Amino acid sequence: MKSIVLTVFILFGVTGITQASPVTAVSASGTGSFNNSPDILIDGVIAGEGSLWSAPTSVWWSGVSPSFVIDLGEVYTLQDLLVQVDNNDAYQFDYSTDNSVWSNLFSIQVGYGEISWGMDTMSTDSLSSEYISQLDFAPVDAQFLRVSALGGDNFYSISEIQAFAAPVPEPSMMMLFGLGLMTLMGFNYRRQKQR
Ligand SMILES: [Ca+2]
Ligand SMILES: [Ca+2]
Ligand SMILES: [Ca+2]
Repeated sequence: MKSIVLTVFILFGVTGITQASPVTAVSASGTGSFNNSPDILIDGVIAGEGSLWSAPTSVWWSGVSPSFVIDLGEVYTLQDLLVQVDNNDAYQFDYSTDNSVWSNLFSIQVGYGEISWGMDTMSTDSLSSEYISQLDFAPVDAQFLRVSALGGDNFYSISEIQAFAAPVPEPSMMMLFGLGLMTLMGFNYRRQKQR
């Protein structure tokens, strides 16, 4: 009986509560010298695969000193990222809960992805057609994402950074969850007493 209760809750958890959904970022900012608005990074518009790296749909720059920070608005359990970057460069992605202490999430290396010239969309989601296994990461708690260029042809470009996270459970959902747990535990207890 215990294993049945456990199975029910694992199934409920996987299908109902922890499914990743897109996060609407609240702001994007940049330091250093770059072209076009950082808002482009979170506007939901992804340029075409293989499209021009210096198009108006990208934030682009030269040199490795600029960095960009995206604020997700609150701490999420970050599960996946979808990004689009210039194909012939390396980029470092970091995450933080407080915009102060940073940890590395992954780094894109030159040659990742299937595009040989121009913008290349890459995903950490194994179910995505743009999946890049080298970028995959275990879920982390994060409110802020930071990206900078590591090297390449010295002309860098990013058109989008989309985060996917476990939704924060609503209070009513938590109450239902608790009620369900108590009902099942009571059922289990009665079953055991009848033996
Ligand atoms: Ca965009
Ligand atoms: Ca791609
Ligand atoms: Ca480049």
